[in-house]
Amino acid sequence: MALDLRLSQVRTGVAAMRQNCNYQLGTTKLGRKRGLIIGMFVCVCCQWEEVSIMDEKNIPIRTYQVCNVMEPSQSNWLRTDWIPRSGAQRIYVEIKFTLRDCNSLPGVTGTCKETFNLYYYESNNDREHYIRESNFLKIDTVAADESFTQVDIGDRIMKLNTEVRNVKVTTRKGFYLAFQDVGACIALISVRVFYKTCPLSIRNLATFPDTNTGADTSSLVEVRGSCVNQSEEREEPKMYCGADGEWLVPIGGCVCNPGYEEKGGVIKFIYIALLTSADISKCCTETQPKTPNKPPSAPQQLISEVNETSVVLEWSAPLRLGGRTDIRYSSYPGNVLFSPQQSGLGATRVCVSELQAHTRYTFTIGARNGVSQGHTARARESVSVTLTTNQAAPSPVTSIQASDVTRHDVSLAWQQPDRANGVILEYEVKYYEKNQKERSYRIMKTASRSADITGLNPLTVYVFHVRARTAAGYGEFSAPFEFSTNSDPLPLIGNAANSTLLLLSISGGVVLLLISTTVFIISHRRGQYSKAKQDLEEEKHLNPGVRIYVDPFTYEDPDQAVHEFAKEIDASNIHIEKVIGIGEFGEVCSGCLRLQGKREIYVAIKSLKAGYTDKQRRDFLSEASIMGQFDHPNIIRLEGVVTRCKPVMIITEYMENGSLNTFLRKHDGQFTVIQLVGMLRGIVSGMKYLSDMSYVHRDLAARNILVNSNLVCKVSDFGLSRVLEDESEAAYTTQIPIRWTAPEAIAYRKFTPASDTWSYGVVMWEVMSYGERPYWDMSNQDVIKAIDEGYRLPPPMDCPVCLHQLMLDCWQRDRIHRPSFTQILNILDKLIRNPTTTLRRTGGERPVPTLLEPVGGPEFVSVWSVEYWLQAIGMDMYRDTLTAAGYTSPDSLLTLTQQDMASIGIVTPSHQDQILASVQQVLLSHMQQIEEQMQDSMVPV
Ligand code: ACK
Repeated sequence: MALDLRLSQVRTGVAAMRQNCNYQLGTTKLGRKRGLIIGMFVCVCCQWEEVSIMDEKNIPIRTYQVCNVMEPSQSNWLRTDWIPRSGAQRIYVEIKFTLRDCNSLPGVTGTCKETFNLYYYESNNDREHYIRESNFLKIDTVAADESFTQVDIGDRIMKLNTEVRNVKVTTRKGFYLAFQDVGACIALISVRVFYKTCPLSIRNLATFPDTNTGADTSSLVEVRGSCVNQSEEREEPKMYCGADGEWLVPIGGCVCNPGYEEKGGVIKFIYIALLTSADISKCCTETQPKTPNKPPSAPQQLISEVNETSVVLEWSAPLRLGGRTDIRYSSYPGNVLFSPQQSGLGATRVCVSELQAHTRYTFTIGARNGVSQGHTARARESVSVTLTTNQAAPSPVTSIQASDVTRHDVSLAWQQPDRANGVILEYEVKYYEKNQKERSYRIMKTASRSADITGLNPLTVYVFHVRARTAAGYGEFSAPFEFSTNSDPLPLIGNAANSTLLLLSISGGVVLLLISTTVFIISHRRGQYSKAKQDLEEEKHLNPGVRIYVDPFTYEDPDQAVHEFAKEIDASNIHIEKVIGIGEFGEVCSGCLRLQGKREIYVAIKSLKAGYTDKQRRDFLSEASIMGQFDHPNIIRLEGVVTRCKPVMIITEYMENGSLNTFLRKHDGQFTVIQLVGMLRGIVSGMKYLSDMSYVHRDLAARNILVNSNLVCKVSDFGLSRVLEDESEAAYTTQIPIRWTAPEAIAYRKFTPASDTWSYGVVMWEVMSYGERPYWDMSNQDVIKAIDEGYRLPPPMDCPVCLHQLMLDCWQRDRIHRPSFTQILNILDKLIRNPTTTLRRTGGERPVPTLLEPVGGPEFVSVWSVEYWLQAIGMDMYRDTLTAAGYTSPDSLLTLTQQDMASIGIVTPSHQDQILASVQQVLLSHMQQIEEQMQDSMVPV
């Protein structure tokens, strides 16, 4: 793989050629397997000199030195002979050199340099005598860095630098390398040229050949494996050769032909086997002639699914049944409840319950048949799995007290359930008018043990239930608690006691406190941006019970945080199909997730690269802990995590169109303004949800928005908040996405919802310009300077004036003057409702009155009907519910949330999801319809 070019080995012809300044310095055969053969060095009109020195082991080595530091305008070239690339697509050049610090050279003026340049030239001709300098392409300017070792150069001690550069070489059979000195004092000690391969490997009974890595640093080369002897394909075996020479994501594989069995490895369940190199099986060997009537071998592929404090174990039959059919299984240990039974099982599944919460168990399944010895299966007839149970859901809340009862309001309070079984994340209060029963109810969520319920009808009996939620899920609802609102506008003294009495009479006297809040009640911001002060404290005060995001870094144990907010998924439920990209921590794949009792869904799978540190694992999983706290149609949905086996993975919903910036670039100019505004609306709706939860994103940019097949945009990438916290100044400024970040966040790390608003303005610009890079190729420093001097991005082509104005508002220098996300959402909704008047005029157009006249108005009558829509998505059972609640037009659906649905009686989560997913689609196509009508009615000028 590597070719060592020790310059001492390069000798031939030196003396003979030296005078005419164009000599060959010799040849070195450097070809090991996978190596490149590096030939000779050729010095053209040479200022470089060949000098012998001693290396650290006192062995003479050859160096090339140049040191014309006193003379201006130096350009001294030294090149290698032709190097065949041997099929490599990207080569690596490791240069060891010393470089004199100009300050250490007495009397040098401004002519002295401390760098040299590395070039390459691709060619099919292995004997080019003369190559023009201008034919060489620059790989890089090389400077000495800090990491050096000391070496003797002549009689001086010098610092030895090692630098590696790489370059794509794909166009010719080979290449030449060249070193250009521009006036430095350098000694080249050695040059190694190498390329990387993924080594010959066998996975899942398929052989993958030694494969060169791809041309780009992110290339993944897809390689098809061939089945080992005596095996046949089960599913096309494939792997990807990554740029670092590692094999990634084995898919498919082979199975032994009848009469043969795997040898040389443990058989594990498929997913582990796919990703664990240590346990691969190497070949198929002929099975022994069958001897009937032997005990069976061990059951295979034991998998477990933990559900709170119970677990389902499933396995498959042993490879060898011992020639008998009377196989029976037993499970261990005892003292727990097995269903259908612990031993003598005929089926390959058992459910174990009544386990302790948070406890590690090892379960063993043994196989026996009529000729098995003893009472229990022996080790070779058994298979084990170790798992940890989760916590149980909290016990029901059992007592509620009411106070401050008025005509419309009541304050409820309750106590923590007797057995919380973990940290209570929130309480949910469900209430309804008694005579309506549960046909129509409302839900409130709160993190505390009290709730102010408002908006009730006077003199009406209400029924309340409360339940608590921990990481294990919701507990049971409390028994009903009833009370009646009164006719007085102010609370009556003594009302609380009455209510408590009422509760006691109903629920048997256990005390419970309820605090409800206004998760689904949006606070109405006042009209002016200046009043929209992004003051979270004020926000929390207005909405005292709004659910607040919990920073996973406040947990000492990262696994506790992730399991608090994310579901652990058994790796066997995931089927990886292909690699779709490279993320910060490893590759991103797509594949299928099949959870018990649910239909299979397509998912994206982010995995954590092997060899990670604890900090990397923690950082990686923190994204899941954050994402798992959100539930909104414009926020990427977390399906779960795999933390108990390797690789560690985060599973999210799959977004067919990938990231927004790439998507828009691919479809440049293909959308209507209304469609683009529809995308922006989705993004701001997600951002409003995040800021309501007091989460500041810090890296909002089109590259971090994902788009699904319905063009619904979802905010993703919840990783940056963690990165910036403890960084040094230098690391901070290199990590921060300058072009998207508000000036106060760049200058003094003031990240607030208002700094997210700034970024949102940049996203608006990216969307309206179809993925153009903000500030084009300006440098980060120039961007900071321009912003500081008051410059702002101009309107993209065909961008309506009002949208550019909104961008400018987001880029107000003083953050309190920027609009809140609620305000932006309202503005976009208004634009969408009245596109004819608002979205007409573009920044680039001259105002032509006839064109700008509102041409729409009442004649654009919608042909959309709630009935057809619900029918189309198979939800027509909710026609009356939605119509009765006023959801009769696409506009009215704009604000529909999960909580709204719950409050009008659409409570099945899958139905809620389906309705929400289709709402955005309905809006987009409705808007498009209006736009088409507008276009038809435009007057040509
Ligand atoms: O632009 P893309 O195709 O969209 O390339 C990147 C790549 O993975 C690295 O982040 C894609 N990606 C990330 N998450 C998802 C997802 N949930 N669904 C589909 N593609 C995704 C992203």
